[in-house]
Amino acid sequence: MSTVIEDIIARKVFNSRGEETIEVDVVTTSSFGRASAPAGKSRGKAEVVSYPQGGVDQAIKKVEEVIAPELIGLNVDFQEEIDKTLHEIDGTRDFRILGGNTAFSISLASVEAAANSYGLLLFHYLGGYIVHELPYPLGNVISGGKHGKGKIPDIQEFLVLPYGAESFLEAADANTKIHRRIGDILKKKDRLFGGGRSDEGAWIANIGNLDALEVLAEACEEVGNELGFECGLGVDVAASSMWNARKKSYVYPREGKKRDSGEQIEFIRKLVKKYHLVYVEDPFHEEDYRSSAELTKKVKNCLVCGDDLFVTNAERLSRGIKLHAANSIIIKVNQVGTLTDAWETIEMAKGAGCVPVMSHRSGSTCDWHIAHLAVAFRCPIIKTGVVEGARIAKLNELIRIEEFLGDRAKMAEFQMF
Ligand code: 2PG
Ligand code: MG
Repeated sequence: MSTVIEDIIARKVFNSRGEETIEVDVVTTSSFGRASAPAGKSRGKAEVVSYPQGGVDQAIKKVEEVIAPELIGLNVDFQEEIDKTLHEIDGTRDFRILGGNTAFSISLASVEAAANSYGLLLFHYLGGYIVHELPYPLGNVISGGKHGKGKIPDIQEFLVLPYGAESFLEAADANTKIHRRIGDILKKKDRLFGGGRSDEGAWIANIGNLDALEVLAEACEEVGNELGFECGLGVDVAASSMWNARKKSYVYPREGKKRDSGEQIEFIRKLVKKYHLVYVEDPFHEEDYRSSAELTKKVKNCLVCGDDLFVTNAERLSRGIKLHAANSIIIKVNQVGTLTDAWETIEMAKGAGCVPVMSHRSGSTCDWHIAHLAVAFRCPIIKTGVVEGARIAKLNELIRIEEFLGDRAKMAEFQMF
C-alpha cells in the first residue's frame, strides 16, 4: 500500500530565533511529509516537555533508535494509531522521554505524508470536501513582557482582529496596514524609536500599556475607516509571567504597579470596556481559573482566551469548562504533543461553545501546517503574527487556500460580535 511508512528521517534545523529545533520527514511508499517544531517563550507550566535531556541531538537519536523501528510499517492513514504509539513508546504524561516537539514533528509529518499520498491538500485530507471557511487572522503588532527587552509594555502582546473583513486576503491586508500605521505613529511619538521588532515581527517601543492601546486604537480606527470594516483590538496579557506568588500579585514593572487578583480583574475589565477589546488572552496566571471565570462573566462581546491556562490539554480544558473559566482556547499542537491530542481538545472546546484559536509560537519555522489545521478543524481565528518570514509563511498559505476554494471560500462565522 502506498501509505505505509518506509522511513523516518530526523534532522536539526533552526527556528526564527536561530535556536535549534527538530525537523522530521515521514516517507511512505508513494510520498512524504515534513514538519518542524516551533518554540514558546512564555511557556505554560503544564505543557509537555519539548525535548528529552540532551536536547535536539538526543531527540534525533530517539527517532532513529526507538521511534522509527516502531513506526516503520504502520500506515499514515491511521493517525490515531501513530499518535497512540508515540505515547506508548514515551510512557510518561508529558512526553519527557521522547520530547513533545519530537512527537509533534512526527505527528504532523505523518498526516502530511498521508495527504500527499492521496494528492490532497492537508486541509482537504483532514477536513473533507465540505470544509470551506477561512479563519480571521489575529495579529501581534506591539510586543511587551517576555517577548522583548528594555523599556517596553508589561503586557506581552497587543493584537488586531479584523473581524469585519469579507475575505482572508482583505483581513491579512488590514493587519499589515495597521502594523505599518503603528510604526508611523510610534515614530511620530518618539523620535528615538528605532523600528525594532520582536520575534513575532511586532514593534518594540518605549511605551506603556495604556499608550500602546491608544496607538493601537488609533491605527485600527484609521485603517478600519479606510477599508470600510471593523478591526477589533486584543491583548495577550500572558499574566503568568507577571504573577508573583509570594506577593500574591501581578507585578507591572513598567507601570511601577502591583495588582492583586481582584485589582487585576477590575483593571482588565476596564480595559475591555474602554478599548472595546474583543480578545483577551491569559489575563490571570495559569492556575487561577476562578478569576478568569469572574472576568468572563463580567465582560461582553469579548473572547477571554486560555493559553497557559489550558495548554491545549483536554483535562485542563474540561476543568475550565466546568468552572466557566473562559470562552476561548488557544490551540498550540506542540503544547500537548500530537495532532490527535490537539484535535480532541478542539472537539471538546467546540462542544462547550468555547472558541478554538489555532496559534503559532514566538519561535517558529516557515512550516505552514497550522494554516491547514485552522481550516480543517474550523477554528474561526488563527493567531499567527502579521509580518516576519515564519508568520508570512502561514498567512500566505491561507491566501492560497482561499484561492483554491474559489467561490466556496467564506470567512468563519462568529456568534460573538
Ligand atoms: C503566546 C505565544 C504566541 P509563546 O504566548 O501566545 O504569541 O508566545 O511563544 O511565548 O508561547
Ligand atoms: Mg499566549
